[in-house]
Amino acid sequence: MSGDPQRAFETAADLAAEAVEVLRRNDLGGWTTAAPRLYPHQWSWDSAFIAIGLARVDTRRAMRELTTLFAAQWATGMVPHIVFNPYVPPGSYFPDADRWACTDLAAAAPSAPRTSGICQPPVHAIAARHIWSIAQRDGADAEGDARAVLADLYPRLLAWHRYLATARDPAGSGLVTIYHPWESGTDNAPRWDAAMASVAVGSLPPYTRVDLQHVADPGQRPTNDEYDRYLWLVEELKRARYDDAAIARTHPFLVQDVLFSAILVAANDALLAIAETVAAPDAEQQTIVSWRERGRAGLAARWDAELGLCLDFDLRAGAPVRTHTVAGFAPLVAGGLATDRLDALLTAFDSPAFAGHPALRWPLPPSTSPNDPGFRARSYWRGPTWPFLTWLFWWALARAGAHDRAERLRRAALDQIAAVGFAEYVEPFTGEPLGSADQSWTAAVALDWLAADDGGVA
Ligand code: 9WN
Repeated sequence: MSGDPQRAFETAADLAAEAVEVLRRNDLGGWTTAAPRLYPHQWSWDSAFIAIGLARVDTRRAMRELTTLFAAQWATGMVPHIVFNPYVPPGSYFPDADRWACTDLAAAAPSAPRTSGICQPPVHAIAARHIWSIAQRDGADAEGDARAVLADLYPRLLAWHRYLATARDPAGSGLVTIYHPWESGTDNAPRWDAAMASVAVGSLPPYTRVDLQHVADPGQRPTNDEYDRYLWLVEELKRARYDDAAIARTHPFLVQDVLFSAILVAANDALLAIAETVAAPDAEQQTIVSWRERGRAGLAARWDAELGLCLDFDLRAGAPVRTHTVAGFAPLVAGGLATDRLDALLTAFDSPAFAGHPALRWPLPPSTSPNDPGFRARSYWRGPTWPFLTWLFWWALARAGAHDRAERLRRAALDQIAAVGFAEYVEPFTGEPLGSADQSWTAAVALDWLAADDGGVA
């Protein structure tokens, strides 16, 4: 980290201490709020990234983040995208547990804790393996405790991945179908614009947005029209009683999400290592290998040679989604690439369309390419950089053996956080922090980056 008068943190030690403090403040006892005001519940993929950072502080607490989340797993194997905190006052976040009504409508939902009825990308096995590898270096006690938790977590992770490989991919394409942009985690990226525009919004029960109370400028959040559509999809899911077979027949938004699918491939790789550690039966290990290989083939089939990116596929429209977003680098996350495809992806990643854009404040990939017609520099998922997503690409680059490239990304990412603090997302040209402050996963990835001072991945 170099000298800059406007830095929030002067030294790496200051940055690490404050990251630990953010996670401590957001720790509600065995689980961590995604952010103190805007997101007062436990979010699925946030918790996985949080666990990755917590592993650098306390591997037992890191595992607990995952086991708390998996305590809310549905009977189908689905890990819900939100586990609601029963202790926050009504009106703290919308849509709340009452609006989702999962306990009343879905036979597979747990009665407690209450959850949302959709999921998010499966980073959890990646987090579990990461914690395990750190625990192994922390001495016999930490290793023994981590091994015991892994043995308990493994069947839950397997059920989660099985759900994604079957209910979310009935055709065996290797790609995961999402029912809602919230499932992608990249909520209002231009990736979803066309599919969302085709959703006919019916008569919605009234609602009040809470999110806008927690950001300085509503332009940083999705629009009211987007919210109506999000809420309408929730009503459609309720009408199908959250039943996957019914949803596949009737739901107006069914898109094969390449980034979600690539994370599942990488997570299957991690799950395979966990399966070996807990001495899972050979047949299960072979099943995991088959999911991983099917996922890689599915992603290869969605490669668009003209754009040099991997594209989502809209099942309702029967067409690929031709947008320029970081999701296009999904095969990098999935790994196992031939050299020419890896080179093509690295070239596109560093090109002026993404991390090589000359006007960027830091050479970090914007969520949407500035060349895409849907790009908006300050708007949620339409352009800002998201530190946790930078971490995912850093991790993928290191796994692909692109160590120098990974190290440059890590340094730029730490410079960004040192300058702006633990913002949810960052305007890519000016470096203005946007969204929530003290976002847990931003603090978590900062801790992991600081610990990986040789660019290495745990
Ligand atoms: C809806 C918690 C979550 C992240 C998502 C991010 C945002 C929620 C929202 O916040 O989504 O799930 O209310 O906007 O898009 O990736 O998990 O940090």
